Amino acid sequence: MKQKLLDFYRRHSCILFLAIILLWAKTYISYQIDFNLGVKGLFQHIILLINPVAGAVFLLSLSLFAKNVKKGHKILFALYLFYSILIYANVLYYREFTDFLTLTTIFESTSIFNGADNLITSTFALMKWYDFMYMADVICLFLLIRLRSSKLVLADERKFYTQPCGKKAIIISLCIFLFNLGLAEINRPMLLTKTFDRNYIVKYLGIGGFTIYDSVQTFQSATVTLEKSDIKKVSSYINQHQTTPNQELFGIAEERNLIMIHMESIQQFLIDFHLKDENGRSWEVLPFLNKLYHSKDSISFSNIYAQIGQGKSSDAELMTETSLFGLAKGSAFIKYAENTYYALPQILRNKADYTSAVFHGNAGSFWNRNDMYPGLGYDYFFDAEDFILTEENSAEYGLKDKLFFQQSVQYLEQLQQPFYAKFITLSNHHPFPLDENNSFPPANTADDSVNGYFPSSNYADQALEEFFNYLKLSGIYENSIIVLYGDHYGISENRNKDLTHLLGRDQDTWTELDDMNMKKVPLIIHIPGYGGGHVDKELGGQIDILPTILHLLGIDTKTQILMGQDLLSPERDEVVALRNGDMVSTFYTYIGEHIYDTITGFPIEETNELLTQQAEDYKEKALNQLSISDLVLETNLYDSYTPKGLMPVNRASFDYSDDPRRLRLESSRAGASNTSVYYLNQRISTSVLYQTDAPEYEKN
Ligand code: GP9
Ligand code: MN
Repeated sequence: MKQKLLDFYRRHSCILFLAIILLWAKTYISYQIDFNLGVKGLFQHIILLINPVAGAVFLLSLSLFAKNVKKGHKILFALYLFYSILIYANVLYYREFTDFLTLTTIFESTSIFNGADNLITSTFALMKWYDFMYMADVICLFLLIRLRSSKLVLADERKFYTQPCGKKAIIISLCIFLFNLGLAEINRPMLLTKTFDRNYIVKYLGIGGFTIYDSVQTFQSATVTLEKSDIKKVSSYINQHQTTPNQELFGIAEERNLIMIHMESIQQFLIDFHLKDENGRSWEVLPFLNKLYHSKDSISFSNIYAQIGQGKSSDAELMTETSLFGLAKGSAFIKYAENTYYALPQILRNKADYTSAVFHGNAGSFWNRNDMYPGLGYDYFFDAEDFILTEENSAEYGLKDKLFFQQSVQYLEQLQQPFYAKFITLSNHHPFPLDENNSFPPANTADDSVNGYFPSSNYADQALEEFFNYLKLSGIYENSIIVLYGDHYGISENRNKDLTHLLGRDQDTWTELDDMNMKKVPLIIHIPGYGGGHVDKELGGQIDILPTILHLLGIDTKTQILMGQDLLSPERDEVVALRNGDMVSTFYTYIGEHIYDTITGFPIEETNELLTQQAEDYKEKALNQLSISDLVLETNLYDSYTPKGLMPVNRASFDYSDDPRRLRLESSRAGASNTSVYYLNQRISTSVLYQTDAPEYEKN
């Protein structure tokens, strides 16, 4: 029997077949254990099962064109290795970002990761014990090829390694692909033309199919010229979505300094959350932020979604500075850094004579910030070069928050008032390593990064409190409006299930709607002395932050191209578009192909045509909002349109190479009209007022 099987194998196949089957099996296993593709029903399961085949046959069959068998085997192995690395890289990326690697992310990775000294640690943190499986087959194949005498490598392999045979194999792979695409189109019409969500492409066409689709898209969408019809589309969108500001609140923070705090990885679920330790003791994760959230001087929001895409932090920044969405893939900070923008620093400069500065304790090149910020109109960018970074005072991505704020105030006090200062915190970043100086207990789950998230967020909270104490002591506080927002998740979607018991929930009843809820981030607008504070349940997203702040500062937004709407306006649309095309509205939530009743959380049956149609209409609105935003970026629309009352940014006037010196120079130039905190404090530095308990501070 064994001999018969072996003879059959030798007659009909070669190592190529074995490689195809191995790759097929590996891809399929990875779908089952590492990706959550939302496969529903037998038909989709069949598509999922066959979708790795076309890619594997196509890629590996290229080896048949080799001049001889020996070379063919080498090429086969190289292609197999390449595909295996591609799968594993996607597995690691998916574990953290719940998304697939695009060519753009790969190309942009130098800008993204430049500055992350410990990127290797972050990557290790994503690995799991069973990952050896992703390379075990590669080793087997290598050994089989080396031991050519093995019976698994075909004896009369010469029949295979010929051009006609190669061509045949390619044609077969294309036929399989067309068959696969046909099935996909039956199940999801217009898959390739109307899809924002990469999960879908992988679900229907496999990782190989997705990689080809993505490459074609990347090279297609290089430049788009602005057409008249584009201008019409955008202006009709703007006309329809204009909201009148809330008259009672418009201008209540006029002429105040604006301090914006980008809170790395702080999610809404942390607000008022207590972690129980092993002894049953309850630990409040964000005691300071909770007080601020519930303060009578804060307008706080409990239903704000992080609408970021692959550009993560940079997308959150783009939305708050310009009210435009990040891109469907990659980061606009990288792809469209040279575009013309009318962003918050420029609007405030033009409309109310503000000075602007952004502070971040990481390399300026991370997310291409040093190229993007001149376009946004920032006067100053204090990055890692302007701070003292040591091994002790730095975390994975740069200066720890307490030291960051402490070292920033020497620059803050020198800024001419009114100023707009943005602080981008960073120590609360995945993989949330434990800090021996922090006594806050880690959670006790199977995932180290989930465990570390709580002490790490608590540290961020302590740092914020220290900074606020300084603001109060220095007198900056009373004359400022302070806006704090969470930039995106800290616990990625794949890890939500590890959290369930901490949230008092059961893994079995956790749904994709719960995952959607976890995308909420806090937004706190703190206006000292305001007194009318409350927690606002308004449904919104980061895209809405800019018009909300501008109206509070008494600045009109009528002529600008803003995708968001003032969260305090009574006339809002209440549709939140997620970057992958999912949507949340007051009554309906659209996740992938599933529609839920937002209020009850129950699914809406496809058979209920009336409700389905209403949900579709909202979804259409969300998709339209995303595509208008894309159009503005792709056509560089602001290059041809200057909003009334604003002037184009003069990029050349910003040179961030020696900000501290430039700051001193500007200050001395101001003479008696100097409005800086330092100058008004009789030129005595307020830095000493910054109190920190950071043990690393002593060592400076
Ligand atoms: C790095 C920081 C983190 O400078 O902003 O970026 P993220 O990984 O959160 O996008
Ligand atoms: Mn971030």
